[in-house]
Amino acid sequence: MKIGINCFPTVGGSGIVATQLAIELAKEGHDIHLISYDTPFLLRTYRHPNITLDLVDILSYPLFKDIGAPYTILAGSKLAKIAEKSDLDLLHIHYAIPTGVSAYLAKQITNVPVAITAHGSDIHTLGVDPAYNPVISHVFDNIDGLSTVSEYMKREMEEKFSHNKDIEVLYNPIDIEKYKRIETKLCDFRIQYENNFVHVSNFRPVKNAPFIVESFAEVVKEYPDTGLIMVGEGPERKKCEDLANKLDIRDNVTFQGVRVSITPIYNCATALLSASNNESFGLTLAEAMSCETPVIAPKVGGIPEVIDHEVNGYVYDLGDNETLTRYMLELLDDPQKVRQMGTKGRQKVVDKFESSKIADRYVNWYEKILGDL
Ligand code: GMT
Repeated sequence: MKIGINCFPTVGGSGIVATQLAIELAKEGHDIHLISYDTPFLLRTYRHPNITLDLVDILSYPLFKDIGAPYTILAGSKLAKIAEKSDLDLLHIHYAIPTGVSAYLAKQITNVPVAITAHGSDIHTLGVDPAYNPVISHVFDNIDGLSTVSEYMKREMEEKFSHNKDIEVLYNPIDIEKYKRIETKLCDFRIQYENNFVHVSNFRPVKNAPFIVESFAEVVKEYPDTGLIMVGEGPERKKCEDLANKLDIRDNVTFQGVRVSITPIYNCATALLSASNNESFGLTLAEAMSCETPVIAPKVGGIPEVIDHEVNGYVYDLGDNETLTRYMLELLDDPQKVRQMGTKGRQKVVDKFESSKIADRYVNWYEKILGDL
């Protein structure tokens, strides 16, 4: 098939999922056009001959200085141009806002079939807001296929949007060859402790990262020789650093910034910690599980579809830092449990989220969409 995949190029989950899918489809022999405004994160270190990168032209004008270049139109023009020139079978948009609207316009111009995958805040934060909802509902109604990344998201979309589509649930794909158990030299990351917890995020307020620092401070009272490794960058990173200073645990916490490869870091963690207020799936949870690292996260959104409580990790009630602390201590007390949970986590990823299996499910979905036209 000839498929145009559109995504954000940043380290955010929707861009990673879209690019991982593009890579798997390219490996299977499909002809992929990846359309974005910059080189997607995973393609900075990987290229495949079946993937063509098409960049959206960001054409600004002084009159737009307060609103930014009208990206919806610029992307729409690019999508229409690529669909026609490359004779695409399908345009597949990742993250409904704003390029879901661009693809809808490209469909009006060229008649190219359009599928949209909703990822998270495009639905639960922005899409439900009346400022966006009427347009997004109209787009969902008038494109050809709609999918999302968890049963939780499917329920949200059925409840909060008016549209006429069956929504396909397709979990995040994980590259199990990249995310796996390996020997890690802690000193490579200036990590001085044998036992470490890790948090990976873009430090947006939805990730609630300061809560992790607070809970970790309770653990340090019992296990002073334990580290917390914070990976990523974003608005609340500094708040976490200030909090670590205030709680007098700054020496226990390292801030690693954005890393191209996080497999070694997952591998030196007793568990991955999340405190997100909402999470449609939780890509980093599955990446850590693939590295045989247990995961501890709140019982919100799609997280209970990823973590099997007491099997490959723990879920706790959002905001309950006593329980989060208790689970961390339980794992520090029982290394055998860490190994057992890790093995079961890897098994779940291999069975349910392995990237080539997920890509095959996407292909089945594409065929169904095209067959129904
Ligand atoms: O929706 C977002 O907040 C952004 C999006 C992204 O681009 O980072 O993340 C979402 O999509 C990921 C891939 O499907 C999911 O694994 C994340 O759970 C989800 N984030 C949220 O729902 C907060």
